[in-house]
Amino acid sequence: MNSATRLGAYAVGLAVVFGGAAGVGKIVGPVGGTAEMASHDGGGGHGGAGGEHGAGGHESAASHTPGGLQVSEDGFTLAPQRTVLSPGKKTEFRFTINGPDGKPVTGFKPLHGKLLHLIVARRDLSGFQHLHPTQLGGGVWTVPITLAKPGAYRFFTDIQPDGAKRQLTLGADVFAPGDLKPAPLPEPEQVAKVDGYEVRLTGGLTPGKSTELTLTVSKDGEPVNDLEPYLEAYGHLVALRQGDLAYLHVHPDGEPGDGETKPGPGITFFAEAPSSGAYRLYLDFKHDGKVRTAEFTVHAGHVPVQEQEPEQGHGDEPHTH
Ligand SMILES: [Cu+2]
Repeated sequence: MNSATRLGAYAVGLAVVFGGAAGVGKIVGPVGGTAEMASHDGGGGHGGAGGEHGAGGHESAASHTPGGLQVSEDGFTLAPQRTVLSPGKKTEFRFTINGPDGKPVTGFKPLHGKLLHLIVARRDLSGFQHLHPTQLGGGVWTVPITLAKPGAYRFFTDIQPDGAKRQLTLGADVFAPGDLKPAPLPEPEQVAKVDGYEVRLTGGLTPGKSTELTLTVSKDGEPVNDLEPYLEAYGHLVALRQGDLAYLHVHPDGEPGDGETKPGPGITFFAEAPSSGAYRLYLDFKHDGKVRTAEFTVHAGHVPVQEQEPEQGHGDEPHTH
């Protein structure tokens, strides 16, 4: 295994990048005051992240519960009409967001141009999808979805229902029965390739701090300077923590039409890692009329090395690329 050396090299790279970015630090954390709920998460703890700060009462960002870990928050509940979907088969997935009175909420405040964002990932951080369900009336949402492979999936809704004081990310488990083959989390890389595009990541994540991340898009070696607006930004970034799929709060730096933000090649975000650990980043960007997703693994702070199951895939052979 050469992963230790690779990680070492990566850490040096990050440190260099960080030297440049130090001091930029716009603080974004909009939320406070949920510290009393922090004791609810982190119970199991073999996720490898380690060092989650509990309800210490500090003002630091790490002291409130990250989004996506709860199916119900501030009185609002994500209620799927079914939680078992056949793998590989397109299915209409329906759900409601129920309010404190138990009834489906019908009014939502738009976030990034949509009333509701549905983010889907399998528990091993593979199978990412970002969808926009439609309303059927009576507070029922629907979206056609295919869960490609068997496994346990986390469904997240990004919403601000009428009556809620803030934006909420509610998360529920949905299952695709069958023979599960967990995918190991790819090692950190600073370049992701998708559909002929190359996306380079600069910056990183620091536990408990808001940090800057810039993703630079190129195609055939040329910078892409004409990204198209997608969800009122030139890119949409989702970040999930390995081990519990905590959903990070990410803000784009600037938006199309503000007179400053350019349509690429770089897209800048501020993200806050609630703890040390491994995270998977998913960047949606739009070019030539199509939305694509570039994925990265990023480590925040110290990340314990995990052993791979020997019989899994080509586990015996070291990775050479
Ligand atoms: Cu969305």
